[in-house]
Amino acid sequence: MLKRTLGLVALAVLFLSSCEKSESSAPTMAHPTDAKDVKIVYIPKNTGNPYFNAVIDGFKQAATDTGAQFDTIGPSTPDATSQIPIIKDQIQRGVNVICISPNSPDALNQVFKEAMSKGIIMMCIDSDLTGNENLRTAAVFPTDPQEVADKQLEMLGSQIGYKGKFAILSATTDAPNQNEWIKDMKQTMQSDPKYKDMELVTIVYGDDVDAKSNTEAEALLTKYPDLKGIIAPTTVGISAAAHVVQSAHKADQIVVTGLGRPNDMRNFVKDGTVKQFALWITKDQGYVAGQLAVQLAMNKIRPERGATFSAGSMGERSLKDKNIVVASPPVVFDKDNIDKYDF
Ligand code: RAM
Repeated sequence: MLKRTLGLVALAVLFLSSCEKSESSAPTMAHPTDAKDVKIVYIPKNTGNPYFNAVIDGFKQAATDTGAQFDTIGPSTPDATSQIPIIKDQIQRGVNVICISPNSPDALNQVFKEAMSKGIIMMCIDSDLTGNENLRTAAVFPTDPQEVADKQLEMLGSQIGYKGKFAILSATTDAPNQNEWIKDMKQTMQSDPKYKDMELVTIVYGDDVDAKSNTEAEALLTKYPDLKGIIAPTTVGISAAAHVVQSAHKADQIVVTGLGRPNDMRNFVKDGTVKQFALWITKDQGYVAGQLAVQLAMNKIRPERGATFSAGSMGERSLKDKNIVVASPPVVFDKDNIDKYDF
């Protein structure tokens, strides 16, 4: 009998302590019932990069359409850890949703865990916590990374007859999106015989800073006199590479391509320095993310694969594998269409 009573007491203690545990780690944030009470913040990679202005415009449009509150704040440099204190401040502020373009796939793990434990919805936009996707709620990207990678390889290959040396001028060494695209480009070069005569001689990093990107591009020209092309999978890098090739009068020898903003690249396309480059309609990412953020905060959809939601004026979207939502496909810009775009 005594044994039985002791057993029951032990069970009750176990039960109570497990209740305590799940209560203390349970999300504490209530779901707003009115969109005007939803607080969203967006943290770009850094503030000096105009690429993110269009993402922010998209968020603002979504906030206007839904009535939600929107703010943006970013670090001055895109270093791996520069966003940590900002996320901490936003946790303190009690926002419902933190949208972020992370500068590292893993340096933010701890602070993401902290925010999620408080019930804050964490969304990655433009770049991801690659390999740590379980630490965020959902993500919005322009398109499939493999498509972004293959498009860049093809734009270069088709212009150099699929033959010769080329270099990649990237953003930071930690940038999750650029690293994913570079990995995918390498894979395609291995698996598709079309690219067998193209040689990737080096990858350099301009840190998404104009001056450093210029210096790295200049060094490429000096170090590889027989270089046939530069792929810059970053808007800051591609305009630096185009500027350097234009100044060196080497546009006939070196093809510059990659991902660029039409407004940065217009003059280079018009004077023939650059023939083709690509980018998605950047504003769409912010708009789709803003719409998703409101609906997640209000618990109108569950963050799980297959869930669908209305992305306002952009129609219906759904969460794919790893809760990824695709915003809009890349557009290839050239002299025939560039004047149709202003961003
Ligand atoms: C730069 C940033 C951004 C990337 C674009 C293409 O502006 O690195 O993350 O998506 O380029």
